[in-house]
Amino acid sequence: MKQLDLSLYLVTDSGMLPPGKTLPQVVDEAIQGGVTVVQLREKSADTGNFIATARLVQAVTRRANVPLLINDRLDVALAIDADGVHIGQDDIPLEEARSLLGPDKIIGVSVQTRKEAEDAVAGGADYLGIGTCYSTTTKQVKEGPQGPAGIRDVWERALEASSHTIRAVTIGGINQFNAAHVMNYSAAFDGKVPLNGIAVVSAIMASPTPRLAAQELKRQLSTSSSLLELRPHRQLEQVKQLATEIFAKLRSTTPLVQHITNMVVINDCANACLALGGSPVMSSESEEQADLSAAVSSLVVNTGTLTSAQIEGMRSAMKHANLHNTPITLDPVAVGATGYRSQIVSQLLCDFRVSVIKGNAGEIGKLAGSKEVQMRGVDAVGSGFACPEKIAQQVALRHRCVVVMTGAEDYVSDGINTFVVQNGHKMQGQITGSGCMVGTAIGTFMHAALACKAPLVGALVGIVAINLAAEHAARRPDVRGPGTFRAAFIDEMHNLTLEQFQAEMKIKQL
Ligand code: 3NM
Ligand code: MG
Repeated sequence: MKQLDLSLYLVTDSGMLPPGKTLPQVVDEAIQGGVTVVQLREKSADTGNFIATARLVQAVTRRANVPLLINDRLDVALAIDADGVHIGQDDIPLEEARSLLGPDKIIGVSVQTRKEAEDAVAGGADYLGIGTCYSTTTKQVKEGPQGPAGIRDVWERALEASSHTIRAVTIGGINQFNAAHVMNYSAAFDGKVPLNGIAVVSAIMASPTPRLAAQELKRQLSTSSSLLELRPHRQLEQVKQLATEIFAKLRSTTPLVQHITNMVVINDCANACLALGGSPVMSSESEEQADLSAAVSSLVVNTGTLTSAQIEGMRSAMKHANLHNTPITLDPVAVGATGYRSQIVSQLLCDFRVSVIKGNAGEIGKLAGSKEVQMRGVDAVGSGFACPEKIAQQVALRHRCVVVMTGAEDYVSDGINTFVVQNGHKMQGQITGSGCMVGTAIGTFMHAALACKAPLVGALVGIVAINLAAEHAARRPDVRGPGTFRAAFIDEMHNLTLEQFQAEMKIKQL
Protein backbone atom coordinates (compact mmCIF):
# COMPACT_ATOMS: atom_id res chain seq x y z
CA MET A 1 0.00 0.00 0.00
CA LYS A 2 1.23 3.50 -0.84
CA GLN A 3 2.45 5.39 2.19
CA LEU A 4 0.23 8.42 2.50
CA ASP A 5 -0.34 10.55 5.59
CA LEU A 6 -3.03 13.01 4.58
CA SER A 7 -3.56 14.58 7.99
CA LEU A 8 -2.26 18.06 7.16
CA TYR A 9 -2.36 18.59 3.43
CA LEU A 10 -0.89 21.79 2.01
CA VAL A 11 -2.04 23.08 -1.37
CA THR A 12 0.30 25.81 -2.64
CA ASP A 13 -0.57 29.15 -4.19
CA SER A 14 2.43 31.32 -4.94
CA GLY A 15 0.09 34.27 -5.48
CA MET A 16 -0.42 34.64 -1.73
CA LEU A 17 3.13 34.33 -0.41
CA PRO A 18 3.94 36.72 2.44
CA PRO A 19 6.45 39.46 1.58
CA GLY A 20 10.07 38.30 1.57
CA LYS A 21 9.38 34.54 1.36
CA THR A 22 9.76 32.20 -1.61
CA LEU A 23 7.55 29.22 -2.34
CA PRO A 24 10.19 26.59 -1.44
CA GLN A 25 10.86 28.47 1.82
CA VAL A 26 7.21 28.48 2.81
CA VAL A 27 6.84 24.80 1.92
CA ASP A 28 9.95 24.02 3.97
CA GLU A 29 8.69 25.93 7.03
CA ALA A 30 5.22 24.41 6.70
CA ILE A 31 6.71 20.91 6.66
CA GLN A 32 8.73 21.76 9.77
CA GLY A 33 5.43 22.74 11.38
CA GLY A 34 3.84 19.41 10.53
CA VAL A 35 2.52 19.42 6.97
CA THR A 36 2.39 15.78 5.78
CA VAL A 37 1.72 16.13 2.03
CA VAL A 38 2.17 18.93 -0.49
CA GLN A 39 0.23 19.62 -3.66
CA LEU A 40 1.80 22.08 -6.07
CA ARG A 41 -1.01 24.11 -7.56
CA GLU A 42 0.13 26.77 -10.03
CA LYS A 43 -2.84 27.80 -12.10
CA SER A 44 -1.11 30.53 -14.09
CA ALA A 45 2.47 29.29 -14.52
CA ASP A 46 3.89 28.48 -17.99
CA THR A 47 4.99 24.89 -18.41
CA GLY A 48 8.70 25.74 -18.23
CA ASN A 49 8.31 27.82 -15.10
CA PHE A 50 6.02 25.24 -13.53
CA ILE A 51 8.62 22.52 -14.00
CA ALA A 52 11.42 24.73 -12.66
CA THR A 53 9.37 25.62 -9.57
CA ALA A 54 8.33 22.01 -9.10
CA ARG A 55 11.99 20.92 -9.00
CA LEU A 56 12.81 23.50 -6.33
CA VAL A 57 9.85 22.43 -4.19
CA GLN A 58 10.67 18.78 -4.79
CA ALA A 59 14.17 19.29 -3.35
CA VAL A 60 12.45 20.41 -0.12
CA THR A 61 9.81 17.67 0.01
CA ARG A 62 12.30 14.88 -0.82
CA ARG A 63 14.62 16.02 1.95
CA ALA A 64 11.70 15.80 4.39
CA ASN A 65 10.35 12.58 2.89
CA VAL A 66 6.95 14.19 2.28
CA PRO A 67 5.03 13.27 -0.90
CA LEU A 68 4.75 15.93 -3.60
CA LEU A 69 1.68 15.87 -5.83
CA ILE A 70 1.12 18.03 -8.89
CA ASN A 71 -2.23 19.70 -9.51
CA ASP A 72 -3.79 18.85 -12.85
CA ARG A 73 -0.60 18.68 -14.95
CA LEU A 74 0.40 15.08 -15.69
CA ASP A 75 3.16 16.27 -17.99
CA VAL A 76 4.82 18.17 -15.14
CA ALA A 77 4.38 15.22 -12.77
CA LEU A 78 6.00 12.88 -15.31
CA ALA A 79 8.79 15.33 -16.11
CA ILE A 80 9.96 15.61 -12.48
CA ASP A 81 8.91 12.10 -11.37
CA ALA A 82 6.57 13.51 -8.71
CA ASP A 83 4.83 11.19 -6.26
CA GLY A 84 1.50 11.69 -7.98
CA VAL A 85 -1.15 14.09 -9.22
CA HIS A 86 -4.32 15.70 -8.01
CA ILE A 87 -7.06 16.10 -10.60
CA GLY A 88 -10.37 17.93 -10.70
CA GLN A 89 -13.61 17.01 -12.42
CA ASP A 90 -12.68 19.02 -15.53
CA ASP A 91 -9.13 17.68 -15.81
CA ILE A 92 -7.75 14.54 -17.46
CA PRO A 93 -10.07 11.56 -16.72
CA LEU A 94 -8.97 9.38 -13.82
CA GLU A 95 -8.64 6.20 -15.93
CA GLU A 96 -6.30 7.92 -18.38
CA ALA A 97 -4.24 9.46 -15.61
CA ARG A 98 -3.87 6.02 -14.07
CA SER A 99 -2.78 4.36 -17.28
CA LEU A 100 -0.20 7.09 -17.93
CA LEU A 101 1.19 7.11 -14.37
CA GLY A 102 0.95 3.43 -13.50
CA PRO A 103 -0.33 1.77 -10.34
CA ASP A 104 2.32 3.09 -7.95
CA LYS A 105 1.75 6.81 -8.24
CA ILE A 106 -0.73 8.57 -6.01
CA ILE A 107 -3.83 9.98 -7.69
CA GLY A 108 -6.23 12.21 -5.79
CA VAL A 109 -9.53 13.49 -7.16
CA SER A 110 -11.60 16.56 -6.23
CA VAL A 111 -15.24 15.67 -5.63
CA GLN A 112 -18.26 17.72 -4.63
CA THR A 113 -21.11 15.22 -4.78
CA ARG A 114 -21.99 11.67 -3.77
CA LYS A 115 -21.99 10.65 -7.45
CA GLU A 116 -18.55 12.12 -8.09
CA ALA A 117 -17.24 10.34 -4.99
CA GLU A 118 -18.68 7.01 -6.19
CA ASP A 119 -17.08 7.45 -9.61
CA ALA A 120 -13.70 8.39 -8.20
CA VAL A 121 -13.76 5.37 -5.89
CA ALA A 122 -14.77 3.07 -8.73
CA GLY A 123 -12.01 4.56 -10.92
CA GLY A 124 -9.35 3.68 -8.36
CA ALA A 125 -8.53 7.07 -6.83
CA ASP A 126 -6.13 6.82 -3.89
CA TYR A 127 -7.86 9.59 -2.02
CA LEU A 128 -10.60 12.19 -2.42
CA GLY A 129 -10.50 15.93 -1.82
CA ILE A 130 -14.08 16.68 -0.78
CA GLY A 131 -15.15 20.29 -1.19
CA THR A 132 -16.17 22.90 -0.69
CA CYS A 133 -16.40 22.93 3.08
CA TYR A 134 -16.65 26.66 3.81
CA SER A 135 -16.69 29.66 1.52
CA THR A 136 -13.25 30.64 0.26
CA THR A 137 -11.77 33.44 -1.79
CA THR A 138 -8.83 31.28 -2.85
CA LYS A 139 -10.66 29.52 -5.67
CA GLN A 140 -13.76 30.25 -7.74
CA VAL A 141 -16.03 27.31 -6.98
CA LYS A 142 -19.09 26.37 -9.00
CA GLU A 143 -21.24 25.21 -6.08
CA GLY A 144 -21.59 27.06 -2.78
CA PRO A 145 -19.99 25.70 0.39
CA GLN A 146 -21.71 22.60 1.78
CA GLY A 147 -20.47 22.81 5.35
CA PRO A 148 -19.18 19.84 7.35
CA ALA A 149 -22.65 18.22 7.19
CA GLY A 150 -22.46 18.08 3.39
CA ILE A 151 -18.87 16.83 3.52
CA ARG A 152 -19.99 14.03 5.88
CA ASP A 153 -22.68 13.01 3.43
CA VAL A 154 -20.22 12.67 0.53
CA TRP A 155 -17.67 10.90 2.76
CA GLU A 156 -20.25 8.34 3.90
CA ARG A 157 -21.10 7.59 0.28
CA ALA A 158 -17.41 7.17 -0.60
CA LEU A 159 -16.94 4.70 2.26
CA GLU A 160 -20.05 2.71 1.29
CA ALA A 161 -18.93 2.59 -2.34
CA SER A 162 -15.37 1.42 -1.70
CA SER A 163 -14.19 -2.13 -1.33
CA HIS A 164 -10.60 -1.00 -0.74
CA THR A 165 -9.60 1.57 1.87
CA ILE A 166 -10.52 4.94 0.45
CA ARG A 167 -9.07 8.04 2.08
CA ALA A 168 -10.23 11.64 2.03
CA VAL A 169 -9.51 15.17 3.09
CA THR A 170 -11.83 18.14 2.96
CA ILE A 171 -10.97 21.60 1.63
CA GLY A 172 -12.28 25.15 1.55
CA GLY A 173 -12.04 27.86 4.19
CA ILE A 174 -10.42 25.63 6.79
CA ASN A 175 -8.23 27.32 9.39
CA GLN A 176 -7.01 26.97 12.98
CA PHE A 177 -10.36 28.07 14.39
CA ASN A 178 -12.54 25.51 12.62
CA ALA A 179 -10.19 22.57 11.88
CA ALA A 180 -11.16 20.50 14.95
CA HIS A 181 -14.86 21.15 14.37
CA VAL A 182 -14.62 20.15 10.71
CA MET A 183 -12.86 16.87 11.55
CA ASN A 184 -15.26 16.05 14.36
CA TYR A 185 -18.46 16.98 12.54
CA SER A 186 -17.64 15.46 9.17
CA ALA A 187 -16.72 12.03 10.60
CA ALA A 188 -18.91 9.34 9.04
CA PHE A 189 -21.24 6.73 10.55
CA ASP A 190 -22.23 8.35 13.85
CA GLY A 191 -18.83 9.93 14.25
CA LYS A 192 -16.85 6.72 14.16
CA VAL A 193 -14.92 7.17 10.89
CA PRO A 194 -13.15 10.50 10.66
CA LEU A 195 -11.72 11.96 7.49
CA ASN A 196 -7.98 11.40 7.07
CA GLY A 197 -7.22 15.08 7.24
CA ILE A 198 -7.75 18.66 6.14
CA ALA A 199 -6.39 20.49 3.11
CA VAL A 200 -5.59 24.19 3.34
CA VAL A 201 -4.23 26.91 1.10
CA SER A 202 -4.47 30.35 2.71
CA ALA A 203 -4.28 29.21 6.34
CA ILE A 204 -0.62 28.36 5.67
CA MET A 205 0.38 30.01 2.39
CA ALA A 206 -0.75 33.50 3.41
CA SER A 207 0.63 33.27 6.94
CA PRO A 208 3.72 35.33 7.78
CA THR A 209 4.71 32.38 10.03
CA PRO A 210 3.93 29.18 8.07
CA ARG A 211 5.64 26.92 10.61
CA LEU A 212 3.50 28.22 13.47
CA ALA A 213 0.38 28.11 11.32
CA ALA A 214 1.00 24.44 10.53
CA GLN A 215 1.76 23.65 14.18
CA GLU A 216 -1.51 25.22 15.31
CA LEU A 217 -3.44 23.21 12.71
CA LYS A 218 -1.71 20.05 13.95
CA ARG A 219 -2.74 20.91 17.50
CA GLN A 220 -6.35 21.26 16.35
CA LEU A 221 -6.15 17.87 14.64
CA SER A 222 -5.03 16.26 17.87
CA THR A 223 -7.91 17.96 19.71
CA SER A 224 -10.31 16.44 17.21
CA SER A 225 -8.92 12.94 17.66
CA SER A 226 -9.29 13.22 21.44
CA LEU A 227 -12.95 14.18 20.92
CA LEU A 228 -13.60 10.71 19.57
CA GLU A 229 -12.90 9.32 23.04
CA LEU A 230 -15.48 11.45 24.82
CA ARG A 231 -18.47 9.20 24.15
CA PRO A 232 -17.73 5.77 25.62
CA HIS A 233 -20.55 3.46 26.69
CA ARG A 234 -21.42 4.35 30.29
CA GLN A 235 -22.97 2.39 33.14
CA LEU A 236 -25.43 4.13 35.48
CA GLU A 237 -23.32 3.53 38.60
CA GLN A 238 -20.23 4.93 36.92
CA VAL A 239 -22.23 7.97 35.78
CA LYS A 240 -23.44 8.66 39.33
CA GLN A 241 -19.88 8.38 40.61
CA LEU A 242 -18.55 10.75 37.94
CA ALA A 243 -21.44 13.15 38.59
CA THR A 244 -20.45 13.40 42.24
CA GLU A 245 -16.83 13.99 41.27
CA ILE A 246 -17.78 16.75 38.84
CA PHE A 247 -20.05 18.43 41.39
CA ALA A 248 -17.25 18.40 43.98
CA LYS A 249 -14.65 19.59 41.46
CA LEU A 250 -16.71 22.62 40.49
CA ARG A 251 -16.97 23.81 44.06
CA SER A 252 -13.19 23.75 44.41
CA THR A 253 -12.40 25.55 41.14
CA THR A 254 -14.81 28.50 40.50
CA PRO A 255 -14.62 28.52 36.69
CA LEU A 256 -15.13 31.71 34.73
CA VAL A 257 -18.35 31.10 32.79
CA GLN A 258 -19.02 33.49 29.97
CA HIS A 259 -22.59 34.07 28.86
CA ILE A 260 -23.91 35.67 25.75
CA THR A 261 -27.56 35.57 26.64
CA ASN A 262 -30.80 37.46 26.23
CA MET A 263 -31.78 40.66 27.96
CA VAL A 264 -34.75 39.11 29.77
CA VAL A 265 -32.72 36.64 31.82
CA ILE A 266 -29.22 38.07 31.99
CA ASN A 267 -29.40 38.96 35.69
CA ASP A 268 -30.96 35.65 36.75
CA CYS A 269 -28.34 33.70 34.80
CA ALA A 270 -25.46 35.66 36.34
CA ASN A 271 -26.86 35.03 39.84
CA ALA A 272 -27.54 31.36 39.14
CA CYS A 273 -23.97 30.88 37.91
CA LEU A 274 -22.56 32.54 41.02
CA ALA A 275 -24.88 30.62 43.34
CA LEU A 276 -23.92 27.28 41.80
CA GLY A 277 -20.23 27.98 42.24
CA GLY A 278 -19.12 29.62 38.99
CA SER A 279 -17.99 33.12 38.24
CA PRO A 280 -20.14 34.79 35.57
CA VAL A 281 -18.94 37.09 32.77
CA MET A 282 -21.77 38.54 30.69
CA SER A 283 -19.96 40.35 27.85
CA SER A 284 -21.31 40.05 24.33
CA GLU A 285 -19.15 42.67 22.59
CA SER A 286 -17.45 40.96 19.66
CA GLU A 287 -14.31 43.12 19.87
CA GLU A 288 -13.32 41.77 23.28
CA GLN A 289 -14.01 38.07 22.74
CA ALA A 290 -10.46 37.22 21.61
CA ASP A 291 -8.98 38.59 24.86
CA LEU A 292 -11.71 37.17 27.07
CA SER A 293 -11.38 33.70 25.56
CA ALA A 294 -7.91 33.29 27.03
CA ALA A 295 -9.36 33.39 30.57
CA VAL A 296 -12.81 31.87 30.14
CA SER A 297 -13.41 28.20 31.14
CA SER A 298 -16.83 27.70 29.62
CA LEU A 299 -19.12 29.57 27.22
CA VAL A 300 -22.92 29.68 27.25
CA VAL A 301 -24.58 31.01 24.09
CA ASN A 302 -28.31 31.72 24.30
CA THR A 303 -30.04 32.93 21.15
CA GLY A 304 -32.93 34.71 22.91
CA THR A 305 -31.83 38.20 21.84
CA LEU A 306 -30.79 38.24 18.19
CA THR A 307 -29.67 41.74 17.29
CA SER A 308 -26.88 41.85 14.74
CA ALA A 309 -24.43 43.04 17.41
CA GLN A 310 -25.40 40.09 19.60
CA ILE A 311 -24.90 37.64 16.73
CA GLU A 312 -21.48 39.16 15.96
CA GLY A 313 -20.57 38.67 19.62
CA MET A 314 -21.73 35.04 19.60
CA ARG A 315 -19.77 34.22 16.47
CA SER A 316 -16.61 35.82 17.73
CA ALA A 317 -16.87 34.15 21.15
CA MET A 318 -17.62 30.73 19.63
CA LYS A 319 -14.74 31.01 17.18
CA HIS A 320 -12.26 31.73 19.96
CA ALA A 321 -13.78 29.13 22.28
CA ASN A 322 -13.24 26.51 19.57
CA LEU A 323 -9.60 27.59 19.21
CA HIS A 324 -9.04 27.12 22.97
CA ASN A 325 -11.12 23.93 23.14
CA THR A 326 -13.41 25.68 25.63
CA PRO A 327 -16.78 23.92 25.97
CA ILE A 328 -19.77 25.71 24.46
CA THR A 329 -23.32 25.19 25.71
CA LEU A 330 -25.82 26.37 23.09
CA ASP A 331 -29.37 27.28 24.07
CA PRO A 332 -31.16 27.77 20.72
CA VAL A 333 -34.04 29.75 22.22
CA ALA A 334 -37.18 29.63 20.07
CA VAL A 335 -35.42 28.03 17.09
CA GLY A 336 -38.24 27.19 14.71
CA ALA A 337 -40.46 30.06 15.90
CA THR A 338 -39.25 32.17 12.96
CA GLY A 339 -37.31 31.39 9.80
CA TYR A 340 -34.67 33.92 10.83
CA ARG A 341 -33.96 32.15 14.13
CA SER A 342 -33.73 28.78 12.41
CA GLN A 343 -31.26 30.13 9.89
CA ILE A 344 -29.05 31.80 12.53
CA VAL A 345 -28.94 28.65 14.65
CA SER A 346 -28.15 26.34 11.76
CA GLN A 347 -25.33 28.65 10.68
CA LEU A 348 -23.87 28.55 14.21
CA LEU A 349 -24.01 24.74 14.20
CA CYS A 350 -22.39 24.64 10.74
CA ASP A 351 -19.54 26.95 11.68
CA PHE A 352 -18.76 26.05 15.31
CA ARG A 353 -18.35 23.01 17.51
CA VAL A 354 -20.64 22.93 20.54
CA SER A 355 -20.37 20.53 23.47
CA VAL A 356 -24.01 20.71 24.53
CA ILE A 357 -27.31 21.80 22.99
CA LYS A 358 -30.01 22.48 25.57
CA GLY A 359 -33.59 23.14 24.54
CA ASN A 360 -37.23 22.39 25.25
CA ALA A 361 -39.17 19.79 23.25
CA GLY A 362 -40.17 22.29 20.56
CA GLU A 363 -36.60 23.50 20.06
CA ILE A 364 -34.95 20.08 20.02
CA GLY A 365 -37.79 18.78 17.83
CA LYS A 366 -37.08 21.54 15.34
CA LEU A 367 -33.40 20.56 15.23
CA ALA A 368 -34.48 16.97 14.64
CA GLY A 369 -36.68 18.09 11.74
CA SER A 370 -39.79 16.90 13.62
CA LYS A 371 -43.10 18.79 13.71
CA GLU A 372 -44.60 16.67 16.49
CA VAL A 373 -44.16 19.45 19.07
CA GLN A 374 -44.70 23.04 17.89
CA MET A 375 -43.39 26.34 19.22
CA ARG A 376 -45.48 29.32 20.30
CA GLY A 377 -43.12 32.21 21.07
CA VAL A 378 -40.43 30.66 23.24
CA ASP A 379 -42.67 27.91 24.64
CA ALA A 380 -43.25 24.41 23.36
CA VAL A 381 -46.91 23.56 22.72
CA GLY A 382 -48.18 20.09 23.54
CA SER A 383 -47.18 17.47 26.05
CA GLY A 384 -44.19 16.05 24.25
CA PHE A 385 -42.99 13.36 21.90
CA ALA A 386 -44.20 9.80 21.73
CA CYS A 387 -40.55 8.81 21.93
CA PRO A 388 -38.58 11.73 23.38
CA GLU A 389 -35.34 9.81 23.94
CA LYS A 390 -35.11 9.04 20.20
CA ILE A 391 -35.39 12.73 19.35
CA ALA A 392 -32.66 13.71 21.80
CA GLN A 393 -30.43 10.88 20.59
CA GLN A 394 -30.95 11.78 16.94
CA VAL A 395 -29.99 15.44 17.45
CA ALA A 396 -26.94 14.41 19.50
CA LEU A 397 -25.75 12.12 16.70
CA ARG A 398 -26.39 14.68 14.01
CA HIS A 399 -24.54 17.50 15.76
CA ARG A 400 -21.89 15.36 17.50
CA CYS A 401 -22.67 16.79 20.92
CA VAL A 402 -24.65 16.20 24.09
CA VAL A 403 -28.33 17.10 23.91
CA VAL A 404 -30.45 18.10 26.90
CA MET A 405 -34.18 18.21 26.19
CA THR A 406 -36.12 19.76 29.06
CA GLY A 407 -39.72 19.10 30.06
CA ALA A 408 -41.60 17.43 32.91
CA GLU A 409 -38.80 14.89 32.66
CA ASP A 410 -35.49 15.87 31.08
CA TYR A 411 -33.67 13.76 28.50
CA VAL A 412 -29.90 13.81 28.21
CA SER A 413 -28.12 11.99 25.38
CA ASP A 414 -24.74 11.94 23.65
CA GLY A 415 -26.13 9.68 20.93
CA ILE A 416 -24.55 6.61 22.55
CA ASN A 417 -25.93 6.87 26.09
CA THR A 418 -29.32 8.30 27.00
CA PHE A 419 -30.63 9.22 30.46
CA VAL A 420 -33.84 10.63 31.87
CA VAL A 421 -33.74 13.01 34.85
CA GLN A 422 -36.72 12.91 37.19
CA ASN A 423 -35.78 15.74 39.52
CA GLY A 424 -37.41 19.17 39.22
CA HIS A 425 -40.56 21.05 40.17
CA LYS A 426 -43.45 22.54 38.22
CA MET A 427 -42.77 25.97 39.76
CA GLN A 428 -39.83 26.14 37.30
CA GLY A 429 -42.40 26.64 34.56
CA GLN A 430 -43.90 29.63 36.37
CA ILE A 431 -40.96 31.98 36.25
CA THR A 432 -39.27 33.37 33.19
CA GLY A 433 -35.71 32.27 32.49
CA SER A 434 -35.77 28.90 34.21
CA GLY A 435 -34.85 27.21 30.91
CA CYS A 436 -32.06 29.73 30.37
CA MET A 437 -30.80 28.99 33.87
CA VAL A 438 -30.60 25.31 32.94
CA GLY A 439 -28.19 26.40 30.19
CA THR A 440 -26.24 28.35 32.80
CA ALA A 441 -26.12 25.37 35.16
CA ILE A 442 -24.81 23.07 32.43
CA GLY A 443 -22.25 25.65 31.34
CA THR A 444 -21.11 26.11 34.93
CA PHE A 445 -20.29 22.41 35.32
CA MET A 446 -18.92 21.86 31.84
CA HIS A 447 -15.32 22.81 32.53
CA ALA A 448 -15.12 20.34 35.42
CA ALA A 449 -16.85 17.78 33.20
CA LEU A 450 -14.26 18.09 30.44
CA ALA A 451 -11.48 17.73 32.99
CA CYS A 452 -13.11 14.33 33.74
CA LYS A 453 -13.53 13.68 29.97
CA ALA A 454 -17.28 13.39 30.53
CA PRO A 455 -19.35 16.11 28.84
CA LEU A 456 -22.48 13.95 29.01
CA VAL A 457 -22.15 13.65 32.78
CA GLY A 458 -21.47 17.38 33.09
CA ALA A 459 -24.78 18.12 31.39
CA LEU A 460 -26.51 15.68 33.75
CA VAL A 461 -24.94 17.34 36.79
CA GLY A 462 -26.10 20.78 35.63
CA ILE A 463 -29.69 19.79 35.14
CA VAL A 464 -29.86 17.68 38.31
CA ALA A 465 -28.34 20.47 40.42
CA ILE A 466 -30.73 23.15 39.23
CA ASN A 467 -33.74 20.80 39.49
CA LEU A 468 -32.82 19.92 43.07
CA ALA A 469 -32.57 23.63 43.92
CA ALA A 470 -36.10 24.06 42.51
CA GLU A 471 -37.41 21.17 44.61
CA HIS A 472 -35.84 22.61 47.75
CA ALA A 473 -37.11 26.12 47.01
CA ALA A 474 -40.67 24.94 46.33
CA ARG A 475 -40.75 23.18 49.72
CA ARG A 476 -39.86 26.31 51.67
CA PRO A 477 -42.71 27.76 53.76
CA ASP A 478 -41.72 31.32 52.80
CA VAL A 479 -42.34 30.60 49.10
CA ARG A 480 -45.86 31.81 48.26
CA GLY A 481 -45.69 32.27 44.47
CA PRO A 482 -43.40 32.87 41.49
CA GLY A 483 -41.73 35.99 42.94
CA THR A 484 -40.67 34.43 46.21
CA PHE A 485 -39.86 31.18 44.39
CA ARG A 486 -37.42 33.02 42.13
CA ALA A 487 -35.45 34.37 45.10
CA ALA A 488 -35.58 31.06 46.98
CA PHE A 489 -34.48 29.21 43.82
CA ILE A 490 -31.20 31.20 43.75
CA ASP A 491 -30.76 30.61 47.52
CA GLU A 492 -31.14 26.88 47.12
CA MET A 493 -28.66 26.71 44.24
CA HIS A 494 -26.20 28.26 46.66
CA ASN A 495 -27.20 25.99 49.57
CA LEU A 496 -27.15 22.67 47.69
CA THR A 497 -24.60 20.33 49.27
CA LEU A 498 -22.64 17.46 47.79
CA GLU A 499 -24.42 15.07 50.16
CA GLN A 500 -27.87 16.25 49.04
CA PHE A 501 -26.81 16.11 45.42
CA GLN A 502 -25.61 12.54 45.81
CA ALA A 503 -28.60 11.33 47.83
CA GLU A 504 -31.38 13.03 45.87
CA MET A 505 -30.33 12.75 42.23
CA LYS A 506 -32.92 10.75 40.29
CA ILE A 507 -31.59 9.57 36.97
CA LYS A 508 -32.44 6.51 34.91
CA GLN A 509 -30.59 5.03 31.99
CA LEU A 510 -32.63 4.25 28.89
N1 3NM B 1 -10.30 23.42 -4.01
P1 3NM B 1 -8.45 27.96 1.32
S1 3NM B 1 -11.61 24.95 -2.48
C1 3NM B 1 -8.05 24.45 -4.13
O1 3NM B 1 -13.74 22.97 -3.23
C2 3NM B 1 -9.41 24.41 -3.64
O2 3NM B 1 -12.45 21.71 -4.41
C3 3NM B 1 -11.50 23.59 -3.50
O3 3NM B 1 -8.39 27.45 -0.20
C4 3NM B 1 -12.66 22.70 -3.74
O4 3NM B 1 -7.88 26.90 2.18
C5 3NM B 1 -9.98 25.34 -2.77
O5 3NM B 1 -7.54 29.19 1.26
C6 3NM B 1 -9.31 26.51 -2.15
O6 3NM B 1 -9.86 28.33 1.61
C7 3NM B 1 -9.14 26.36 -0.65
MG1 MG C 1 -7.93 21.24 -11.94
